Order: sequence, then structure tokens, then C-alpha cells
Amino acid sequence: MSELDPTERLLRSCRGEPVDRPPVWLMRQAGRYLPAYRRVREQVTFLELCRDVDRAVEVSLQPIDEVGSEAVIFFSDIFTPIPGMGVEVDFAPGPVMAEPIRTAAQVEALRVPDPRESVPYVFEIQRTLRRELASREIPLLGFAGAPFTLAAYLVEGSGSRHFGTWKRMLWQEPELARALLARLTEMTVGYLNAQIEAGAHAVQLFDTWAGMLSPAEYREWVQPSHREIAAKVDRSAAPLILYVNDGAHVLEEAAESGADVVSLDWRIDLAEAARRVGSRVSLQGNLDPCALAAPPETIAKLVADLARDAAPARGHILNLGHGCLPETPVEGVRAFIAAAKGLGASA
Ligand code: 1CP
Repeated sequence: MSELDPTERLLRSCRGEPVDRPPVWLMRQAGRYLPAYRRVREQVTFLELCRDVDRAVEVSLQPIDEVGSEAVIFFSDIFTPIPGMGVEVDFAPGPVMAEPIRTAAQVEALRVPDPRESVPYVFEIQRTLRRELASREIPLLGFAGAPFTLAAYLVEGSGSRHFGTWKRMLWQEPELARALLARLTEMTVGYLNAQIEAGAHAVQLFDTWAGMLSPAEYREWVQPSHREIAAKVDRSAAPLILYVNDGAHVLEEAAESGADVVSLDWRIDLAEAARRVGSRVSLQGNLDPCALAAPPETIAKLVADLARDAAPARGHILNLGHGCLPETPVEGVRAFIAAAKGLGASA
């Protein structure tokens, strides 16, 4: 097959159409492992960086020039749209709520504003990126946090090992938990559709904490919001990628969410995942981010193994199994992307 441009390659892979080789990008590809990011970050706080259109565009583009990534994810955080709902959030370095959400009155007070008004800079960043990327034919990815993961932080008040307060709420005050998830689902649908309108070629939903539930709990507390989002987001304009961290035990449920792509962490082999999902969805992943500390030859072998294992899937996007870590050697990231690009040459 003749060489596709990176946008066409990504969109075709999402939809399970033939490609010359798998596309490649990395979750958290803009961040502290890059000296160029650290230089920008020294001048501003994380929140300022997310709201500063010029700087956010600059760090979003860094992975293209610095490591050769083939997609751009706009620089932001899953908590960016939350202050617009009336919740005060700070970063230290993860999200911290001034007042954790624990009562019905707090849930009822949550607003679902038009994101174009509450976070206009997000769409300005995306429109600018689309213009910057047009000549390079690089796709732009939008994203949002999934309702379950957002709720976990909102109720707990910050990151946590087990999110015990949030999990107790599921059992002690299920109606309150359901109301919170419903509000977040409505916000997420509007937020993703506004990103698609601003030019995102594809959008990713990050469910970092959904994997801590049993399969039955996942079907009750997670899958309904994924399905509602997949049904209401304009997937004809932009495919939906669903990332469920630690989700090998709920792979079938993720494949039946209505998303176009399921993004997996490294705890499952792509060959097994491909067998289990069949032709329902494409796959994304799934190198352990720590493996980027290996020598370049080892990384090249790991990339070839991932591509081979994922070959029976209807489509595959090469990526990590979770976000790139701050300690990651830049050379390891370059080796990962170079190996992915080399897959076409040997095919
Ligand atoms: O100090 C700094 O420079 C801030 C560190 C940082 C960065 C670089 C945070 C705070 N967020 C981000 C960017 C970010 N976060 C992106 C940017 C785009 C990219 O390059 O991929 C994205 C997509 C996210 C998404 C995100 N934030 C998730 C979901 C994905 C995942 O990694 O699991 C989650 C759970 C968060 C919360 C968050 N924000 C920041 C931190 C340190 C955390 C984790 C908090 C914790 O639970 O410990």
C-alpha cells in the first residue's frame, strides 16, 4: 500500500480500514521528560500553562519536533472543564478540590455550562493547532476525563490509592453517586462535541480509575456513561478512543461501549485482546512506559512484537499502556517512535 499521511493513517486505524503501518503517539507525550517542556513550565504554573493559548500550543507541538510523534494531543488536563461547573480545583501536582463533593446539595449545585463560554481558551488552542498542523497533515486529538474517574477525584478530594470515600459512596448513597455521574456525563458530551467542532480529528476518553471495579460493578457504574457518551458524541466527525487503565477484566464491556478504539495498558497481551474483541473495535497501546528506559534495540523489538500481536485486530494504534513518566529518557521515546515508523519500511 502506498504511504498514507498521518491523519489518514490514524483515522483509518480507528475505523478498522487498511493502513500501510500502525500510527503512533504517546499518552502524556508533552510533559516533564522533555527539556523543552520544562523550560516553558519554569515560567508559569501548570494552570497558567493550560490557559495560556500560545504556550499551550507550543508545548502541544513539542512532541512533533522533539521526538517525531505523529499525532498532537492538545495540552490540558482532565480537570480543565471542572471549575466551570462551580468547583474550585488546584494542582499539587495532581488535582486537589477545595471542597470535596459529598452531599446532594453540592451535586445539585453543579452547573453544566456551555464549554465555549466556560473554557474558551481550550477551543482557541485547538483551532490554532489545527492551523499549525494543516501543512504537516498531522492529526489533532481532543480528550476528556471519563465521568467515573472525574467523580473519583471530586468525591475523594484528590488522588488516592484506593479512592475509599468514592467507593463507599457507591454502596451507601448510590443515588447521589448516580446523580453526580449523570451531571459529569452531560458535561463530557458537550465538552467533546465542542472539541470536535473546534477541529479535533479524534477524541479520547480517559478512564484511569474504572479498572478498580469488579466486572459487575463496572457494568453498573462505568459502562452506562461510556455508552451514553459514545452515542451522543459526533463519532461520524471524529472517532472515539476509550482508555481504561487496568481494564483487562472488563475488556468485553469496553469493546461494547460504542467507542471505535479501546486503549489498553500492558497487563494484557494485544494478541489476547484482539481475540477477545474481534472486529468490534480497534486497539491502542500498550507498552509499559517504564520499558522506554530500555536500550533502543530492545525498544525496537518490543514495538515489532506489539505490532505482530495486534495484527489480527481490525486496527492498531501504537502507544504506551499509560502516560509517559517524567523520568523517561528522551532517547527511549525517540526509539519507540522511530521503530513504529520503521514498521512500514520492512512490510
Ligand atoms: O507539574 C506539571 O507539569 C503538571 C503535571 C501534569 C501534566 C503534564 C498534570 C497534572 N496533567 C498534565 C497533562 C495531562 N493530563 C494531559 C496532557 C496531554 C498529553 O500530553 O497526553 C492529559 C491527557 C492528562 C490526563 C490526566 N490527568 C489523567 C488521565 C490520564 C492518566 O494519565 O491516567 C489523569 C488521571 C489526570 C490527573 C492528573 N493531572 C495531573 C496529575 C499529576 C494527575 C495525576 C494525579 C494523581 O492521581 O496522582
